[in-house]
Amino acid sequence: MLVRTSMNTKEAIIKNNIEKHAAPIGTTLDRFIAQKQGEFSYATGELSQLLRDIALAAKIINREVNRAGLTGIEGSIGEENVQGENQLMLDVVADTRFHRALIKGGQTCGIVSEERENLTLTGNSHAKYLVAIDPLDGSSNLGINISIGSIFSIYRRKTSTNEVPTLEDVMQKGSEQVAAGYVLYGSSTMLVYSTGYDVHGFTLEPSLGEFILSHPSMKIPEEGTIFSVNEGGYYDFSEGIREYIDHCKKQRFKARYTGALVADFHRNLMKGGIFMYPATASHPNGKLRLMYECNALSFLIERAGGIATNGKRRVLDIEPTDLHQRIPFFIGSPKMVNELLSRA
Ligand code: AHM
Ligand code: MG
Repeated sequence: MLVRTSMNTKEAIIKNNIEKHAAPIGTTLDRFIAQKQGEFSYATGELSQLLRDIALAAKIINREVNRAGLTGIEGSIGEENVQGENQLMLDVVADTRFHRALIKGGQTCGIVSEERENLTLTGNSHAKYLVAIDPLDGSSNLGINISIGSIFSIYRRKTSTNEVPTLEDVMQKGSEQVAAGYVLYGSSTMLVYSTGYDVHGFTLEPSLGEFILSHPSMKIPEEGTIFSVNEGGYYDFSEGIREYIDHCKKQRFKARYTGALVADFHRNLMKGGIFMYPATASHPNGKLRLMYECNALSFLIERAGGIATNGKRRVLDIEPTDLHQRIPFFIGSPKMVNELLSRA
């Protein structure tokens, strides 16, 4: 009797082990993109390839971010970028990785980047798409091992293919984006994107090097209890914004701010909350950039059930006037953003 029990236990362990190790890994990003291709009105496979190129760049940047403390790449290059901001070596590396992946992938005719002054022509004049990127957002968190991210917006060109793309091709309103997303290099690495329908999140399985669908059809809670703002600027904010921050405190809401937009946005998307970067004395038009920070996240939040505004109008309706234009930015759970707007 005793012997039979121990054999049964052994068999059960073996069965359990086999089941565990042969369990389905889930849906990979590549397979998911292929399955969803039909949802896109110009489904020819080019946008799918472009999304795969972005995922490839993200994986390479993830590798560099993960080992940055060992490779000495966290530091500054001692120069400022076009924004007058201190550029880190990894900002440049991430920018290069994105450009290389997009140029070699062949589906992008032009790229706008936080790290470059002008529109970069890729030489792929036959391609239909342009991409606006913040290759490494919140990079000042790098040396202290706190989350950072990448942000991307994809536009369909206005000019005909085989012509040289122009600024008009990329300076489109955010509502014209055909897809947008971000990569969060956090306690795990995630890629979150939408092609205009639902917002889907994928977690990188590091041993496989694959993004696996982990957060299908993400929705932001209608109401939240988190407010994210750099309160150091409180006395520069308008009266309405200050009033709203006071309201959050009176409600005993949680104050959470990492200094990396992607991380703050992702947390609020998951839990419900509001992110604010108002105009300040040092940044009278706000700090965050319309073309490669605000538009992508606004595109996602609307599809997830939230609101994004500059305090006066919907972010996605703003006509860009400059590649590096800044706006005040308020984004998050609809009830919280509406409450802010009632005071702003
Ligand atoms: P960056 O693109 O140069 O990293 O700047 C953008 C970052 C955002 O990620 C973040 O929300 C904001 O700047 C933080 O700014 P501050 O330090 O003024 O609060
Ligand atoms: Mg940024």
